[in-house]
Amino acid sequence: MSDIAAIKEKYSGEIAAADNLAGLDEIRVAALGKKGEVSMMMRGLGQMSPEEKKVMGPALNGLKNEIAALVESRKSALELDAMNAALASETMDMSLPVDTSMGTLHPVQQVMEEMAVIFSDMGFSVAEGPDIEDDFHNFTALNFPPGHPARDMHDTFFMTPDAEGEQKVLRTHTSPVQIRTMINQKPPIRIIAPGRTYRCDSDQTHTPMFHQVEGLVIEEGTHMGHLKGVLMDFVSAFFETDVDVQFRPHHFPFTEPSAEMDVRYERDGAAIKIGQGDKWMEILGCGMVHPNVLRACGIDPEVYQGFAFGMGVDRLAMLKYGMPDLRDMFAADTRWLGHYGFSPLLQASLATGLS
Ligand code: 2U9
Repeated sequence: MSDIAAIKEKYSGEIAAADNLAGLDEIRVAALGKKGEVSMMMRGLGQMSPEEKKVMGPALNGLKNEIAALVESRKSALELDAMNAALASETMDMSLPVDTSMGTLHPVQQVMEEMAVIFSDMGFSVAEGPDIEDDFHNFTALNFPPGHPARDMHDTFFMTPDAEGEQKVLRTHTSPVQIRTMINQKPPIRIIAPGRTYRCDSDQTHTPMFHQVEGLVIEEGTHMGHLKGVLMDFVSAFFETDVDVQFRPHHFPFTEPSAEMDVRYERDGAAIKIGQGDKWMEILGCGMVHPNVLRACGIDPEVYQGFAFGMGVDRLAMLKYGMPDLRDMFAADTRWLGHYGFSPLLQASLATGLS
């Protein structure tokens, strides 16, 4: 028994003196590891007489538990010391000036955030979905007939067919996000869907990847007047000035009736002034959601109506911030980003100004 008291005293001293986690673990292994001192003594129990075992068994178990508890409590103390040392040494002086070499927000990101701020003020929330879509969500549910040109190889990026022969596509618009929302949520629905979209198109005014913001409202009794009101408020907030608009009839498979919305503008040298002059420029498409689209998502068109709209973010960013060439947007030139980029510290807000 005196052995046990001596062993306990030895390890208590060593554990208390341990000043790092690795050293503490070495002590634990020396006492309680497979070949540790206490473990070896416990193995010796087998050779003892029943009387000796009755005394030594509980004594050794107690020793083992006491050493384990001492190790645990020293471990917690060392971890706390390490945390306090890190907190003391890793402080940051928040009053230091901002590092001016910090990156900037890309104008496309800025414009998407401005749009989210404007629409969230009107009660919309932001919805997202996958870039790789199936035929149903990208085309069929949106009332594209089987031979529609948008389904053509020349317009759409098709993926290699999978093991089941299913051929996915890179989404050609963000509309599949609205399809998924309508299938998964009950009306009333009020969402915008910002994101990347893809089409086989590359020239001065088209890039194979571009950005859209689309919107969708599904509510009993909603009509074209609500659509016009939302979009008129949107453009004035976005261009930060009063903007005249006109709606022209158009055709989309997913809306009926459909329209394009133009804004009044004039040219001033190389600059374009929105809201002034006597010219009209198309900036977005819109319409009432086609009954076939509502039905494809399990929504009864006799009960619910909806309106939707869609716009190209890259073009709107160019118009608002006067960037002359679409291709510069995706050239990843840091000088261009330094000139047209936005401070990541200034968040778009209706109260403090969008830009
Ligand atoms: C659902 C139902 C209807 C979205 C809409 C447009 C009109 C439109 C283009 C603008 C420029 C795309 O980036 S662009 O090329 N979009 O004109 N988009 S209505 O309509 C929907 C969407 C989803 C379920």
